[in-house]
Amino acid sequence: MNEKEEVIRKLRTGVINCNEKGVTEAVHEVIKKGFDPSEAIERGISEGMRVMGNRFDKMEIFLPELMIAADIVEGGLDILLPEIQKEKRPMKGRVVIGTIKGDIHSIGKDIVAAMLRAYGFQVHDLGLDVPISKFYEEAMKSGADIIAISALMSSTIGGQKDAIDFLEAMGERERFTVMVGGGAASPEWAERIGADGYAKTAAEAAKHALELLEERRGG
Ligand code: B12
Repeated sequence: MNEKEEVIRKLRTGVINCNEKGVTEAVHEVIKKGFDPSEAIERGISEGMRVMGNRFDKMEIFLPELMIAADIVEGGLDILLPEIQKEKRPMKGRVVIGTIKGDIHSIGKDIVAAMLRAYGFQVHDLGLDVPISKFYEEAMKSGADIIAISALMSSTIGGQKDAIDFLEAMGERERFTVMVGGGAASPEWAERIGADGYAKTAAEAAKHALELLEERRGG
Protein backbone atom coordinates (compact mmCIF):
# COMPACT_ATOMS: atom_id res chain seq x y z
CA MET A 1 0.00 0.00 0.00
CA ASN A 2 1.49 3.39 -0.95
CA GLU A 3 2.04 6.14 1.62
CA LYS A 4 -1.08 8.13 0.72
CA GLU A 5 -3.35 5.07 0.92
CA GLU A 6 -1.74 4.20 4.25
CA VAL A 7 -2.51 7.68 5.66
CA ILE A 8 -6.09 7.61 4.34
CA ARG A 9 -6.58 4.13 5.88
CA LYS A 10 -5.18 5.47 9.19
CA LEU A 11 -7.68 8.38 9.07
CA ARG A 12 -10.62 6.06 8.34
CA THR A 13 -9.74 3.47 11.02
CA GLY A 14 -8.90 6.27 13.48
CA VAL A 15 -12.48 7.60 13.16
CA ILE A 16 -14.00 4.10 13.35
CA ASN A 17 -11.95 3.20 16.47
CA CYS A 18 -12.47 6.66 18.06
CA ASN A 19 -8.66 6.92 18.15
CA GLU A 20 -8.06 10.70 18.50
CA LYS A 21 -4.25 10.38 18.55
CA GLY A 22 -4.29 8.27 15.38
CA VAL A 23 -6.52 10.78 13.55
CA THR A 24 -4.44 13.79 14.63
CA GLU A 25 -1.20 12.09 13.57
CA ALA A 26 -2.67 11.14 10.19
CA VAL A 27 -4.03 14.65 9.62
CA HIS A 28 -0.57 16.15 10.19
CA GLU A 29 0.92 13.54 7.84
CA VAL A 30 -1.52 14.64 5.09
CA ILE A 31 -0.24 18.21 5.42
CA LYS A 32 3.46 17.31 5.88
CA LYS A 33 3.47 14.99 2.87
CA GLY A 34 1.40 17.37 0.71
CA PHE A 35 -1.46 14.95 0.02
CA ASP A 36 -4.77 16.41 -1.27
CA PRO A 37 -6.69 17.41 1.90
CA SER A 38 -10.11 17.10 0.24
CA GLU A 39 -9.37 13.53 -0.90
CA ALA A 40 -8.16 12.66 2.61
CA ILE A 41 -11.38 14.11 4.05
CA GLU A 42 -13.75 12.34 1.62
CA ARG A 43 -11.99 8.94 1.54
CA GLY A 44 -10.69 8.94 5.13
CA ILE A 45 -12.82 11.00 7.50
CA SER A 46 -16.21 10.96 5.70
CA GLU A 47 -15.88 7.26 4.92
CA GLY A 48 -15.06 6.53 8.58
CA MET A 49 -18.17 8.49 9.59
CA ARG A 50 -20.29 6.53 7.12
CA VAL A 51 -19.12 3.28 8.74
CA MET A 52 -19.99 4.68 12.18
CA GLY A 53 -23.43 5.66 10.88
CA ASN A 54 -24.09 2.14 9.65
CA ARG A 55 -22.94 0.68 12.99
CA PHE A 56 -25.24 3.13 14.81
CA ASP A 57 -28.02 2.01 12.51
CA LYS A 58 -27.34 -1.65 13.38
CA MET A 59 -27.20 -0.76 17.09
CA GLU A 60 -23.57 -1.95 17.19
CA ILE A 61 -22.66 1.44 18.69
CA PHE A 62 -24.74 4.08 20.51
CA LEU A 63 -24.94 7.85 20.76
CA PRO A 64 -21.96 8.31 23.13
CA GLU A 65 -19.57 6.58 20.68
CA LEU A 66 -21.07 8.54 17.79
CA MET A 67 -20.53 11.81 19.65
CA ILE A 68 -16.92 10.88 20.51
CA ALA A 69 -16.25 10.01 16.85
CA ALA A 70 -17.91 13.27 15.75
CA ASP A 71 -15.73 15.30 18.16
CA ILE A 72 -12.58 13.58 16.87
CA VAL A 73 -13.70 14.29 13.28
CA GLU A 74 -14.33 17.97 14.06
CA GLY A 75 -10.83 18.18 15.60
CA GLY A 76 -9.34 16.74 12.41
CA LEU A 77 -11.41 19.07 10.20
CA ASP A 78 -10.30 22.11 12.22
CA ILE A 79 -6.76 21.30 11.05
CA LEU A 80 -7.49 20.12 7.48
CA LEU A 81 -10.26 22.47 6.28
CA PRO A 82 -8.05 25.60 6.43
CA GLU A 83 -5.63 23.69 4.15
CA ILE A 84 -8.39 23.36 1.56
CA GLN A 85 -9.21 27.06 1.78
CA LYS A 86 -5.57 28.10 1.43
CA GLU A 87 -5.94 28.05 -2.36
CA LYS A 88 -7.26 31.53 -3.21
CA ARG A 89 -9.33 31.80 -6.42
CA PRO A 90 -11.08 34.86 -7.89
CA MET A 91 -14.52 35.44 -6.31
CA LYS A 92 -17.03 33.31 -8.22
CA GLY A 93 -20.22 34.04 -6.34
CA ARG A 94 -21.96 34.21 -2.97
CA VAL A 95 -23.45 31.24 -1.13
CA VAL A 96 -25.58 31.11 1.99
CA ILE A 97 -25.29 27.64 3.59
CA GLY A 98 -26.64 25.96 6.71
CA THR A 99 -28.18 22.82 8.21
CA ILE A 100 -31.96 22.98 8.27
CA LYS A 101 -34.22 23.65 11.30
CA GLY A 102 -34.30 20.76 13.80
CA ASP A 103 -31.02 19.27 12.52
CA ILE A 104 -27.66 19.71 14.31
CA HIS A 105 -25.49 17.61 11.95
CA SER A 106 -22.62 19.95 11.03
CA ILE A 107 -19.77 17.82 9.66
CA GLY A 108 -21.01 17.47 6.09
CA LYS A 109 -22.10 21.10 5.92
CA ASP A 110 -18.73 22.28 7.22
CA ILE A 111 -16.85 20.27 4.56
CA VAL A 112 -19.10 21.64 1.78
CA ALA A 113 -18.65 25.22 3.06
CA ALA A 114 -14.86 24.80 3.05
CA MET A 115 -14.88 23.30 -0.44
CA LEU A 116 -17.04 26.12 -1.81
CA ARG A 117 -14.57 28.65 -0.35
CA ALA A 118 -11.71 26.75 -1.98
CA TYR A 119 -13.52 27.04 -5.32
CA GLY A 120 -13.72 30.82 -4.94
CA PHE A 121 -17.18 31.30 -3.42
CA GLN A 122 -17.86 33.81 -0.66
CA VAL A 123 -19.66 31.61 1.89
CA HIS A 124 -22.03 32.85 4.59
CA ASP A 125 -22.29 29.87 6.96
CA LEU A 126 -25.50 30.14 9.04
CA GLY A 127 -24.62 27.09 11.16
CA LEU A 128 -27.11 24.49 12.39
CA ASP A 129 -30.83 24.28 13.12
CA VAL A 130 -31.43 27.20 10.71
CA PRO A 131 -35.03 28.40 10.22
CA ILE A 132 -36.16 28.85 6.62
CA SER A 133 -36.77 32.60 7.13
CA LYS A 134 -33.10 32.98 8.18
CA PHE A 135 -31.88 31.43 4.92
CA TYR A 136 -34.12 33.91 3.06
CA GLU A 137 -33.17 37.01 5.08
CA GLU A 138 -29.43 36.32 4.89
CA ALA A 139 -29.60 35.50 1.18
CA MET A 140 -31.45 38.77 0.46
CA LYS A 141 -29.12 40.78 2.70
CA SER A 142 -25.88 39.32 1.31
CA GLY A 143 -27.00 39.39 -2.33
CA ALA A 144 -26.39 35.65 -2.51
CA ASP A 145 -26.47 33.71 -5.77
CA ILE A 146 -26.93 30.29 -4.15
CA ILE A 147 -28.83 28.99 -1.11
CA ALA A 148 -27.36 25.64 0.02
CA ILE A 149 -29.33 23.56 2.53
CA SER A 150 -28.05 20.46 4.35
CA ALA A 151 -30.26 17.85 6.05
CA LEU A 152 -29.34 14.45 7.49
CA MET A 153 -32.61 13.16 8.84
CA SER A 154 -35.95 12.06 7.36
CA SER A 155 -37.59 14.17 10.09
CA THR A 156 -35.85 17.35 8.87
CA ILE A 157 -35.40 16.85 5.10
CA GLY A 158 -38.91 18.29 4.47
CA GLY A 159 -37.46 21.68 5.43
CA GLN A 160 -35.62 21.78 2.10
CA LYS A 161 -38.96 21.69 0.25
CA ASP A 162 -40.48 24.22 2.65
CA ALA A 163 -37.58 26.58 1.94
CA ILE A 164 -38.26 26.43 -1.80
CA ASP A 165 -42.01 26.94 -1.22
CA PHE A 166 -41.15 29.91 1.02
CA LEU A 167 -39.11 31.56 -1.77
CA GLU A 168 -42.05 31.00 -4.16
CA ALA A 169 -44.43 32.58 -1.66
CA MET A 170 -42.10 35.59 -1.29
CA GLY A 171 -41.97 35.91 -5.08
CA GLU A 172 -38.21 35.47 -5.00
CA ARG A 173 -37.75 31.89 -6.30
CA GLU A 174 -36.04 33.04 -9.52
CA ARG A 175 -33.53 35.23 -7.65
CA PHE A 176 -31.68 32.28 -6.11
CA THR A 177 -30.17 28.96 -7.18
CA VAL A 178 -31.16 26.40 -4.53
CA MET A 179 -28.87 23.43 -3.84
CA VAL A 180 -29.76 20.60 -1.45
CA GLY A 181 -27.71 17.75 0.03
CA GLY A 182 -26.87 15.76 3.11
CA GLY A 183 -27.24 12.09 3.97
CA ALA A 184 -31.06 12.12 3.79
CA ALA A 185 -31.21 13.86 0.37
CA SER A 186 -30.96 12.31 -3.12
CA PRO A 187 -31.09 13.44 -6.79
CA GLU A 188 -34.70 12.18 -7.01
CA TRP A 189 -35.69 14.16 -3.92
CA ALA A 190 -33.98 17.30 -5.27
CA GLU A 191 -35.88 16.98 -8.54
CA ARG A 192 -39.19 16.28 -6.79
CA ILE A 193 -38.98 19.44 -4.65
CA GLY A 194 -37.82 21.63 -7.55
CA ALA A 195 -34.29 22.30 -6.29
CA ASP A 196 -31.76 23.48 -8.90
CA GLY A 197 -28.96 21.21 -7.73
CA TYR A 198 -27.93 18.23 -5.61
CA ALA A 199 -24.51 16.74 -4.89
CA LYS A 200 -23.39 13.62 -3.04
CA THR A 201 -19.98 14.96 -1.94
CA ALA A 202 -18.38 18.33 -1.15
CA ALA A 203 -16.18 18.34 -4.24
CA GLU A 204 -19.17 17.57 -6.46
CA ALA A 205 -21.14 20.31 -4.67
CA ALA A 206 -18.48 22.95 -5.45
CA LYS A 207 -18.13 21.86 -9.09
CA HIS A 208 -21.91 21.79 -9.57
CA ALA A 209 -22.31 25.21 -7.93
CA LEU A 210 -19.93 26.65 -10.55
CA GLU A 211 -21.87 24.99 -13.37
CA LEU A 212 -25.24 26.24 -12.07
CA LEU A 213 -23.88 29.77 -11.73
CA GLU A 214 -22.47 29.69 -15.28
CA GLU A 215 -25.83 28.43 -16.58
CA ARG A 216 -27.62 31.17 -14.65
CA ARG A 217 -25.30 33.83 -16.12
CA GLY A 218 -26.08 32.46 -19.56
CA GLY A 219 -22.56 30.98 -20.03
C1 B12 B 1 -22.14 12.09 13.27
C2 B12 B 1 -23.63 11.83 13.47
C3 B12 B 1 -24.27 12.45 14.54
C4 B12 B 1 -23.57 13.43 15.46
C5 B12 B 1 -23.47 14.81 14.74
C6 B12 B 1 -22.22 15.56 15.12
C7 B12 B 1 -21.97 16.74 14.17
N1 B12 B 1 -21.27 17.70 14.66
O1 B12 B 1 -22.41 16.78 13.02
C8 B12 B 1 -24.52 13.47 16.69
C9 B12 B 1 -24.02 12.43 17.67
C10 B12 B 1 -24.65 14.82 17.40
C11 B12 B 1 -25.81 12.98 16.07
C12 B12 B 1 -27.07 13.17 16.67
C13 B12 B 1 -28.22 12.58 16.20
N2 B12 B 1 -28.35 11.76 15.14
CO1 B12 B 1 -26.92 11.44 13.86
N3 B12 B 1 -25.65 10.74 12.68
C14 B12 B 1 -24.35 10.98 12.58
C15 B12 B 1 -23.77 10.13 11.41
C16 B12 B 1 -23.16 8.89 12.03
C17 B12 B 1 -22.71 10.72 10.49
C18 B12 B 1 -23.13 12.03 9.77
C19 B12 B 1 -21.86 12.59 9.15
O2 B12 B 1 -21.25 13.47 9.68
N4 B12 B 1 -21.46 11.97 8.01
C20 B12 B 1 -20.21 12.35 7.36
C21 B12 B 1 -20.47 13.57 6.47
C22 B12 B 1 -19.20 13.94 5.76
O3 B12 B 1 -21.44 13.14 5.48
P1 B12 B 1 -22.75 14.04 5.14
O4 B12 B 1 -23.19 14.75 6.34
O5 B12 B 1 -23.70 13.17 4.43
O6 B12 B 1 -22.17 15.17 4.16
C23 B12 B 1 -21.65 14.89 2.89
C24 B12 B 1 -22.69 14.87 1.75
O7 B12 B 1 -23.98 14.46 2.14
C25 B12 B 1 -22.65 16.24 1.14
N5 B12 B 1 -23.50 17.29 1.75
C26 B12 B 1 -23.78 17.50 3.05
N6 B12 B 1 -24.53 18.60 3.23
C27 B12 B 1 -24.73 19.12 1.97
C28 B12 B 1 -25.45 20.26 1.56
C29 B12 B 1 -25.50 20.56 0.18
C30 B12 B 1 -26.27 21.79 -0.28
C31 B12 B 1 -24.83 19.73 -0.77
C32 B12 B 1 -24.89 20.04 -2.22
C33 B12 B 1 -24.13 18.56 -0.33
C34 B12 B 1 -24.09 18.29 1.03
O8 B12 B 1 -21.28 16.59 1.27
C35 B12 B 1 -20.78 16.12 2.55
C36 B12 B 1 -19.32 15.83 2.40
O9 B12 B 1 -19.10 14.76 1.56
C37 B12 B 1 -25.09 9.80 10.61
C38 B12 B 1 -25.03 8.53 9.74
C39 B12 B 1 -25.13 8.83 8.24
N7 B12 B 1 -25.04 7.80 7.51
O10 B12 B 1 -25.35 9.93 7.79
C40 B12 B 1 -26.12 9.70 11.76
C41 B12 B 1 -27.59 9.97 11.46
C42 B12 B 1 -27.77 11.08 10.44
N8 B12 B 1 -28.13 10.44 12.74
C43 B12 B 1 -29.33 9.99 12.99
C44 B12 B 1 -30.09 10.29 14.16
C45 B12 B 1 -31.46 9.61 14.28
C46 B12 B 1 -29.60 11.16 15.17
C47 B12 B 1 -30.31 11.53 16.50
C48 B12 B 1 -31.83 11.78 16.45
C49 B12 B 1 -29.96 10.44 17.51
C50 B12 B 1 -30.64 10.62 18.87
N9 B12 B 1 -31.44 9.71 19.19
O11 B12 B 1 -30.43 11.60 19.54
C51 B12 B 1 -29.56 12.82 16.88
C52 B12 B 1 -30.28 14.05 16.21
C53 B12 B 1 -29.76 15.37 16.54
C54 B12 B 1 -30.37 16.45 15.65
N10 B12 B 1 -31.42 17.11 16.11
O12 B12 B 1 -29.91 16.68 14.54
C55 B12 B 1 -29.84 9.08 11.90
C56 B12 B 1 -30.92 9.76 10.99
C57 B12 B 1 -31.95 8.70 10.55
C58 B12 B 1 -32.96 9.34 9.61
N11 B12 B 1 -32.93 8.94 8.38
O13 B12 B 1 -33.66 10.25 9.94
C59 B12 B 1 -28.50 8.71 11.14
C60 B12 B 1 -28.68 8.44 9.63
C61 B12 B 1 -27.93 7.44 11.83
C62 B12 B 1 -28.80 6.23 11.63
N12 B12 B 1 -28.41 5.46 10.71
O14 B12 B 1 -29.78 6.08 12.26
N13 B12 B 1 -25.59 12.32 14.90
